[in-house]
Amino acid sequence: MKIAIVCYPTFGGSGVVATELGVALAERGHEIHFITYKQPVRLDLLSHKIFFHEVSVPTYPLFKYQPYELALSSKLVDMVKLYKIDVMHVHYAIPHAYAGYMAKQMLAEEGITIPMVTTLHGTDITLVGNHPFYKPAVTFSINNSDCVTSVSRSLKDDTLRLFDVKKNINVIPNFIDTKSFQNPYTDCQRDLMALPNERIITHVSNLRPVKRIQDVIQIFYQIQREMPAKLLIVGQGPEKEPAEQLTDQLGIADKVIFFGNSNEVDKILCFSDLFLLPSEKESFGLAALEAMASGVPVISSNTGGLPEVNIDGESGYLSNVGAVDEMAQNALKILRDDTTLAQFKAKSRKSAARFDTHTVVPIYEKIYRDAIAGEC
Ligand code: GMT
Repeated sequence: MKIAIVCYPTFGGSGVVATELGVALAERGHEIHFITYKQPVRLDLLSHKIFFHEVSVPTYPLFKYQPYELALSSKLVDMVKLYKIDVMHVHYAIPHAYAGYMAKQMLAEEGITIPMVTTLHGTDITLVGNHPFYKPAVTFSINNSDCVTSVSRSLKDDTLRLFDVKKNINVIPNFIDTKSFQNPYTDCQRDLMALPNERIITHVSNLRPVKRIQDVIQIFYQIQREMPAKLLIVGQGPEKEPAEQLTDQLGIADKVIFFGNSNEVDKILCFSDLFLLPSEKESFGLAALEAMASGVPVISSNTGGLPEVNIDGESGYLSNVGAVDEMAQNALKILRDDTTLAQFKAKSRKSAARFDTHTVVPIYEKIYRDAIAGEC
């Protein structure tokens, strides 16, 4: 099949999933066309099966807001015609499903029928899309998609609760190439980060308020009072500065390393002992899955789709949002001795195998076939 993928090209989970999906589909023989404003960050190989088409938005002084949706829908029309695309797959409802719908209509005027699959990722439903200023357009775009998928059962339930959706929503979980996370690095260079007796705790996110970075610091604060430890924070975002200030206030700045955005999360996870994800909301928690696939147990909140990914007592522990003391106690339970830690590491890896690329990507292929056949 020839598939157009529309996504955000940034470090956010939806962009990562869309990119990994495109790469996996290309490996399975499909022709993939990424259509977005920048080459996706995790897309390092373009090949005869993977194309990238940049959406440029010319600036004009009259516009206070540059019309990205317009440029995207025009680019979609051009690329669908030029490459004879079979199906469009848009990740994140805002504004991609809306732009995709417009492209469909423009193509229909020319006698070209193209189905659109929309994947809901979380914040497009639970945070941004739910805003009254966006809600009518998001509802319309979902209801006018040919097939709709959501990344967890929890997100499907949220969508049905928050929007007047008439379409069937197919749950297709996020996925991971478990092999590529099996720590291929013989030397993890752990000693660059910590002393041999120190435990390494890691958090990876876009450092937005929804990730509750202050909780991450507070949990770590309690851990390091009981055992030697380092905290690695990977990502860039508005909560970084307040988090740095908190580490200063608590007198632990020398034990916390801020990395900024990284394309080498797998290398960082390779030498990590524990992953923290105490989010306020999380439709799936791809970062937790990446940790588990690397054999790193997860201490997380029990919000949204996290209980579908992190299994309490197996791959880590779940607690209510904000239950910092309980999260710290659970972390200490896992880290206390090497035998317990090794057991959790092994179970995390095993649990991540449920979401392997080879299991999940064929489900998307079926959705594309259904969309083309008009059978969603
Ligand atoms: O977590 C974010 O703020 C980024 C956001 C995105 O759209 O990139 O992540 C959402 O989609 C990811 C991929 O499906 C999920 O793993 C995240 O749980 C979800 N984030 C939230 O629901 C807050």
